[in-house]
Amino acid sequence: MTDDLVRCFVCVELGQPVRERLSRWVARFRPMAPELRWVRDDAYHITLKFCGEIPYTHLYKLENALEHGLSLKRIRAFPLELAGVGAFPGFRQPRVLWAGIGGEDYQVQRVASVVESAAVAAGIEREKRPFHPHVTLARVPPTAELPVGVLREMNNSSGSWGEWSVSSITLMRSELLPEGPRYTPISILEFSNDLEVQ
Ligand code: 3AM
Repeated sequence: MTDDLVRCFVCVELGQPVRERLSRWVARFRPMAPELRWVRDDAYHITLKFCGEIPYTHLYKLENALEHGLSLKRIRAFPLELAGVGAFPGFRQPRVLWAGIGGEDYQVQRVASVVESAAVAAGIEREKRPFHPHVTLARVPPTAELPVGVLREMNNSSGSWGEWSVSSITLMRSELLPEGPRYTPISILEFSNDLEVQ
């Protein structure tokens, strides 16, 4: 029975001022390319791991494994900058338009690897593709004509939307509704802020 299953993913949520700046910048382009499926700004996030549909009864395993992994690897709050745009698989034939990470991304890579191990420990299939941290801004439907001018302008006018302190990760439920996906936090896993013993 599908109601025993929950579709979920683990993500980093954006700091509110960064989310608002990104949202204001994206709002310039939305009316210029209504054929794209633009993500609502309250749904912006950086996916660390898509878990797919898992039995509800497995959620506690995942939560425990995440908590254990974050503590074992001593994950602490770290600054993250959102900057620049990109496209998957590339701007030539884009399927997904995204905002990226400014500067070094090793801290978020480290958290993603903790999450991947925790998910595998909880029985979730390992991701085979390399992790590329991003915030999905829009999806390009296969039938849409490519808004080349808009893409160029987005590329040319993107900069930094600022930095925030990542101090937790969120286990998010995703429901696929006709009007688009609805994301609801299941749990927020705070990083420990214990001081390191020198
Ligand atoms: O964070 P973004 O928007 O890039 O595309 C889905 C979204 O990614 C992705 O998981 C995030 C939350 O739904 N996703 C959905 N189905 C997926 C799948 N089968 C998937 N990622 C990998 N495999």
